[in-house]
Amino acid sequence: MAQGAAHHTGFCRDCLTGQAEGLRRCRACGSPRLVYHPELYDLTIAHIDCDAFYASVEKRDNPELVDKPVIIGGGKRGVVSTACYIARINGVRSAMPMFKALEACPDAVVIRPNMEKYVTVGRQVRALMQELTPLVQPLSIDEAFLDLSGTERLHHDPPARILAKLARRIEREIGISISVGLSYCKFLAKVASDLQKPRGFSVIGQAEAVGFLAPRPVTTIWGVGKAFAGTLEKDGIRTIGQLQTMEESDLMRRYGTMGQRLWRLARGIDDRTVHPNDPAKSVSAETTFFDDISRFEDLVPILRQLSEKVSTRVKRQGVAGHTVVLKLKTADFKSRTRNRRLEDPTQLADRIFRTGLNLLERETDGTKFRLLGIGVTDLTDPARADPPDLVDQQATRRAAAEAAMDKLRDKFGKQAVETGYTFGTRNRD
Ligand code: TTP
Ligand code: MG
Ligand code: MG
Repeated sequence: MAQGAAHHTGFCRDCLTGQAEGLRRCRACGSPRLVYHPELYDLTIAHIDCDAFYASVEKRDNPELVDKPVIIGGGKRGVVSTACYIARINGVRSAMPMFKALEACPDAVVIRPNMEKYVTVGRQVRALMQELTPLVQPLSIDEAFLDLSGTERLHHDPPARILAKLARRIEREIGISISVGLSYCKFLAKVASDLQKPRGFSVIGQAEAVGFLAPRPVTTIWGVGKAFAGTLEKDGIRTIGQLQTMEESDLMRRYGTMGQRLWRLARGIDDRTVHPNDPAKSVSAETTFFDDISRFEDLVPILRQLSEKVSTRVKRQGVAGHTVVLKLKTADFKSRTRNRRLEDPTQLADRIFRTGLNLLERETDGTKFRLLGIGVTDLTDPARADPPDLVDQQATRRAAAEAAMDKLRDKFGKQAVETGYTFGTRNRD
């Protein structure tokens, strides 16, 4: 434990003075922004998210806006990108149509997004995080996970205090505020960072995890969106507490790999590590043919094989792709790429293949091709990938089958399992 923090169960987020449990205001500076937690100095996984990010940057750059409701958005799509916390009091939310937002908050100042500026500020924030640890995993322009385990010796301070200092520094040097979630795993760190926005600092310890989660809705769990929550609701499951009473085998029988994820996360079990994002922007595989191919049917097995390669690679890299990209080169060397953004990110060969197939169908009009490639971009955390498909139960079954095959492959080697599409085509290229 750090000097200064010893014998104190908490500290002041403004002046960092250690505080004995039970004080309501800082004994040094009088600030009410005190943090206490029995596990405060043992927790090392943090999630940081900037508050009303685009709006905060605009307020920083135009002090006249400070006390006004500000909405960022507009342009072609006419939706709200974000709103400052003053506008939110009036009910303005991200993704709301702009006309609705202005109905809710008629005096709002509307500003068009200046992405270049936000990207720059996002990088500055990230750079300050990276001064603390190389284990920074960005999730989006304004948020990241940090693993601060082992940094105490380096910084002579436990992670909790390092994070409070970082929040202070970002305010002073960059001019925007962040909210911090501190826990022992990614799932709960992320939940925590959202609990007390803006300028939040929330801690969820190991001892309270199960009790903390119990009353919360299943949508708190990563990867449980509206659709999946709907299925759970039909099965009578609304809260995480209900999941906590269920058997792992039961959940797996009902919901496949997602069931296992539910079982684990409901208990606060999440052993995903914080890893700096792979610099790769996409994962793909392609092949050039000996002889040009024009027939759709002849391209299908090759596409299947390439999709499996891509799937293996994304799984190995611990990423998932949100967009599938099909690439073709015609006999006369003209390139064609076709993209499709998926509802949810995927790691599955089957989803990649089927999406690619759909794109391929439109391109096979007799043209001769010399190259076929398939890949995924918009890489993200696989935690959100491949939720069970409720519309297409077949897809869920195929996903379960694929997971089973992955297991077999891991156990017996790659050649052990071949699907109908790739069987016999392995030496094709
Ligand atoms: P968020 O972190 O989701 O939101 P926020 O930072 O504006 O507010 P909060 O305090 O709740 O974290 O997203 C970061 C930025 O991404 C946000 O400032 C604008 C942009 N964004 C959109 O353009 N559209 C959206 O629907 C959302 C959610 C965010
Ligand atoms: Mg944010
Ligand atoms: Mg965010």
